[in-house]
Amino acid sequence: MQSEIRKELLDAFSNAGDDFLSGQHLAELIGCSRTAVWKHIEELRKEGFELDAVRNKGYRIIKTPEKITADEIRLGLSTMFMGRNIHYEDTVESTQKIAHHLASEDAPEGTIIIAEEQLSGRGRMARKWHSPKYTGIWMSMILRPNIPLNHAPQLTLLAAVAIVQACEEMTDLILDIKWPNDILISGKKITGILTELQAEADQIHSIIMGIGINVNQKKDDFPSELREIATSLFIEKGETVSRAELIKSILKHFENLYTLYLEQGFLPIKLLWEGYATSIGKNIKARTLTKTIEGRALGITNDGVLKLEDQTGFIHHIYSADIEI
Ligand code: BT5
Repeated sequence: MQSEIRKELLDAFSNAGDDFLSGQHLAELIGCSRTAVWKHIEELRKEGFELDAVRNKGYRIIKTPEKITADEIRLGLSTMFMGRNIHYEDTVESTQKIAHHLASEDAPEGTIIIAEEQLSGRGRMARKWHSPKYTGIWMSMILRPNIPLNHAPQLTLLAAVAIVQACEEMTDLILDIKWPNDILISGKKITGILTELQAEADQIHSIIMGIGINVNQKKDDFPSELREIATSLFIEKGETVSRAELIKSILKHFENLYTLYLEQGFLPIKLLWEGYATSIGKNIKARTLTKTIEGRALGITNDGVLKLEDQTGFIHHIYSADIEI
């Protein structure tokens, strides 16, 4: 109930833009007392929101907090289901771990888990993901698509497109996707995606999609082993980027693409993905768990599987690998 009032309050402020809203008007709109409105406004202030309060006019929000808050994400969020249920944490081991737990407790589709810092952020195959405080987006999303198990990797490609669209819209930078789960700027990694499943036989219960985006790190914020291979939007653009705004934009793009995907299948996503994929047409090395294959990346199949032509002309279908360009 409390968080419902909070959501309605923030929706009212985002609809009002720069206009003031009176306490009386807000109370009527939300269906609570003026004292309740006042209490919620005081809580927003404690979270770091700055509000103008003018006698006979009312309130308006003039600045949202540095730190991401669930409320800041709700303010102006234009999605139907993505991010409508937000779990925000300060420090966690991994948002994936929390998401798995919430998914098994029937959290609704579109639930997101966001943390300011991860102590054991993880990549694929037990690799580590560096997730320092207040700098990046460390987020897991719970999805419940009715698709066959072997189509789940398509959602990694879909998420990559959504992230590129959102980052390009907000920063004017040019991003590339490296199959299957990396996003790069000038050859350096800015984003990693980790898609995990809860499934039984051929039935998906949930997909837990972890997204790590380096947003405001400076070069020194990266440990030495990542400095030459990783970058952030701040390093590339030279300006701080609002993490909350970027999250909202990703959720919006993701929801649009995901809805399209559920209605029309992978093909429209594939076409968009190919427009952003750098490795296609190039000679690459694909390291799978068992072998390394060198050849030319021909593209992806209609299912999202990478096609790699070796020197003998044989076309390999690669389901999972690390790619070196
Ligand atoms: C990934 O794995 O790229 C998937 C990363 C997913 C992270 C998100 S954050 C929210 C959610 N919660 C989690 O615990 N995880 C997800 P992979 O392709 O295996 O790449 C891992 C490799 O990327 C590491 O071995 C490093 O070389 C490099 N790396 C680690 N941290 C990085 C960073 N912050 N930026 C760029 N590269 C990084």
